[in-house]
Amino acid sequence: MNRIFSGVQPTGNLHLGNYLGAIRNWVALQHDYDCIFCIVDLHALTVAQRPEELRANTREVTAAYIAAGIDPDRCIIFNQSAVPGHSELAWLLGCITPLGWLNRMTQFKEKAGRHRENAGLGLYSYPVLMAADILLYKATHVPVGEDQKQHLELSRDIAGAFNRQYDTEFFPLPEPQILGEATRVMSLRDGSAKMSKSDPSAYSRINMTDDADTIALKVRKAKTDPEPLPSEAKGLENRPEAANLVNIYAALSGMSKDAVLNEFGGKMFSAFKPALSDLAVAKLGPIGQEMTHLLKDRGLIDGILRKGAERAGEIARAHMAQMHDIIGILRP
Ligand code: AQP
Repeated sequence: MNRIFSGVQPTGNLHLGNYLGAIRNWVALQHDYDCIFCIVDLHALTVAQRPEELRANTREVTAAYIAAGIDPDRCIIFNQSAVPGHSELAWLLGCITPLGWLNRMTQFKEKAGRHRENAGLGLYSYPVLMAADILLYKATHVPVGEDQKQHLELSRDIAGAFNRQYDTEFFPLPEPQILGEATRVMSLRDGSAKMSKSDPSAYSRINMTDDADTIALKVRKAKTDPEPLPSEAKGLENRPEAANLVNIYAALSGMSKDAVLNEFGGKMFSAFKPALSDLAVAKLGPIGQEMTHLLKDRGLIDGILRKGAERAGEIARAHMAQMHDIIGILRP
């Protein structure tokens, strides 16, 4: 069976973008693929984390997966650091990754900003760790949002470099799966910036655990323009904030953008926003409530992660042993 690997960083503030661009799509995939869903805590450490928050956020992402409908008996759910093979393979792959490939990564440039010299090595080599995550399990498909596409292409290049260097076909070249309407949910405050956990403005995102009043407030405060909504998707060009809200409505309702505009075209945002917030509350509310409920039972969450780590570790150890043989690492 084809294998899926994907993950979310436990960096807090899980939001609508993480849900629509990633987690929601995984739920459907679990019936057709052998699925491994990771909480990528080593990746989170590329930015300073408070220990208590990291632990809490790791449990929160786990609860989000389950509350969204991922079945922990069917899929492997675990936190990355619990399987040492991720770090080991990241080193091995780092040894065959040219700096030139990493220098092209736009996410590093965006995140390091003007303080490039002070950025950590981990932030720079983040895509190599991501390649290790995927290749450790020989995953064939990786569902990601548009923003991660470049990293996934690098994973394919690294897999190819390994196969060529050792004259083997050990690694399959993982395929990206960009799924759903909302592959890039934008900030509610700026239609040209991605909705992100690290945006300092809480009003830029709808969190998965926001209650109905908070969702309604954030939608009400969302930036818009003074024009009525157009009657077809073409009319959203050069209107990034309007396009984003219509996109979110389409993704949450399962309608096409044209169908949404067929219903709301010609109406002002004062009419569209309440419909959008009702829809967001209806879709996210039950998931947020289930997350809160699950998070009260720490033993349950930790037990799921422990069992997941055992299952993932078994696959990882077998693949690492095969790689040691291929590379020539002696295990006397
Ligand atoms: N705005 C988004 N729209 C669609 N998909 C998104 N994803 C993230 N933001 C959006 C998808 O969520 C998955 C997990 O992302 P992540 O948390 O591991 O890393 P990220 O992409 O860096 O997420 P953030 O929210 O932007 O976090 P910060 O602010 O910490 O960098 C991925 O599949 C991603 O595509």
